[in-house]
Amino acid sequence: MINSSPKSPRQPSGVQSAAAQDNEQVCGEKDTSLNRRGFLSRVSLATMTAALGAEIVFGDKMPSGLVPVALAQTAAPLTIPGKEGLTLFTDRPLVAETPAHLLDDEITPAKHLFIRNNGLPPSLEQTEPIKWTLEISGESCEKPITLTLQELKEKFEHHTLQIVLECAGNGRSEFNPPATGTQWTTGGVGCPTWTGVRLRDVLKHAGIKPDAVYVGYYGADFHLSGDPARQPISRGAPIQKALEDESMIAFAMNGEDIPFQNGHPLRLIFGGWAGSTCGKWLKRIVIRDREHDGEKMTGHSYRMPRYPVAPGTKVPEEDMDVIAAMPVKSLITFPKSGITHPVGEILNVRGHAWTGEGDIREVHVSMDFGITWHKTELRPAANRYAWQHWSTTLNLPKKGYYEIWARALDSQGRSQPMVLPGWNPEGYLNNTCHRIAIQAV
Ligand SMILES: Nc1nc2c(c(=O)[nH]1)N[C@H]1C(S)=C(S)[C@@H](COP(=O)(O)O)O[C@H]1N2
Ligand SMILES: [Mo]
Repeated sequence: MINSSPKSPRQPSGVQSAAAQDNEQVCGEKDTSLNRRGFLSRVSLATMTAALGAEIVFGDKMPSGLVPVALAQTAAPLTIPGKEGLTLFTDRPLVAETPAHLLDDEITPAKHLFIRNNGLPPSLEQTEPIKWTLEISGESCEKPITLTLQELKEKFEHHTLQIVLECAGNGRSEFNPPATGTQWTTGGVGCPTWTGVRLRDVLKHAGIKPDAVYVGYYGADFHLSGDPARQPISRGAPIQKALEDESMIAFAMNGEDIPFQNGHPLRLIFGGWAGSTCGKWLKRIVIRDREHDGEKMTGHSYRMPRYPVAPGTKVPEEDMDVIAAMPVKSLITFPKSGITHPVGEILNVRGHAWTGEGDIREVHVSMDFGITWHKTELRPAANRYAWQHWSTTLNLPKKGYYEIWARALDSQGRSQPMVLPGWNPEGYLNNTCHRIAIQAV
């Protein structure tokens, strides 16, 4: 059946989408088509081999039901000012992720940092640094203050740290039953350097009352409805997190102004916590005497069930807790998934690994569907909450299709699951192993 395919995809660059399309066109029967989750039902190794145009070398070790990543990939590039190569999900609000191979730099360049807007950004004019002010207030603030950007920069010590920014929904597209919301694959993450002042110094300047438990943020962006009374998002973090050395109000990224879509001229950065805590276009910080109750702090937003639930379960709101630190995770950023590689030539493989608390102890890679694992060389982090770089070399024993998988282990003994971690209603915190496709020729 597959052999009747008019164009068996052998050309390296077209492997992914061509293979996936062929599969849908050729396999008329329902039970062999790629469903939206990217899983194939009842497809033989021979069928997959034909679709890939290469033997799956460790095919006998491949878990049944697993679809080769080469068949599941799609690419939809887009132009956003200042950005390059991002994949667009929606333009209103603007949400775009970064393909894994474009995250290869040790420090993520501005052009490759993902964008996650919940509403509409302020106008360019509104974000002029000269006019920008930041208010610190709230019921647990002793003396509410308003600082100009200039005052903020002059009054407080500057710090530069490399810190991972990752959306809690990164990886959501793999959950089944699917969760609504952006169908992130692996690209809702990046790790640039941030320069700014410590949030702690600014909060102390305004005075923290003893009953303070949380800080919340308000940005200058607009709710999608256009209603000025509504916030697109207003989240934050517990006061203990806010007082950490690495929690900062950043005014620069990689030594330059923060890119407009990433929150220029001012944003919050919390190390190891969900990206949603890191308020962009930061106008106001409130010191609260209770858990902040702004937009997307309540209901099911950024919350996980307190106990494991079966996929599809309706979890009552009172059984959901706000997400705290992010899980351990890794990415393969080289080579690019889908490339061909000559047999007999050493294959360099590398990427990053990070965890919400502590550091990464080991990263292993497998090329035989997780049967054997090779320990990689791992470098220390530039500072706490920066990702760590790992690299290794592999020898692909013969021609054919391979998958390379990566798995990190952190200092708390936590590792990445090979299959999807706990299903949850909103599809957060998927830290399953990253997989890439390679064809040895
Ligand atoms: N003001 C404001 N801050 C925000 C958001 C937003 O929509 N508005 N999105 C949040 C979410 S959900 C994430 S994941 C990060 C994304 O940061 P980035 O767009 O710079 O990548 O910003 C957070 N801060
Ligand atoms: Mo997010």
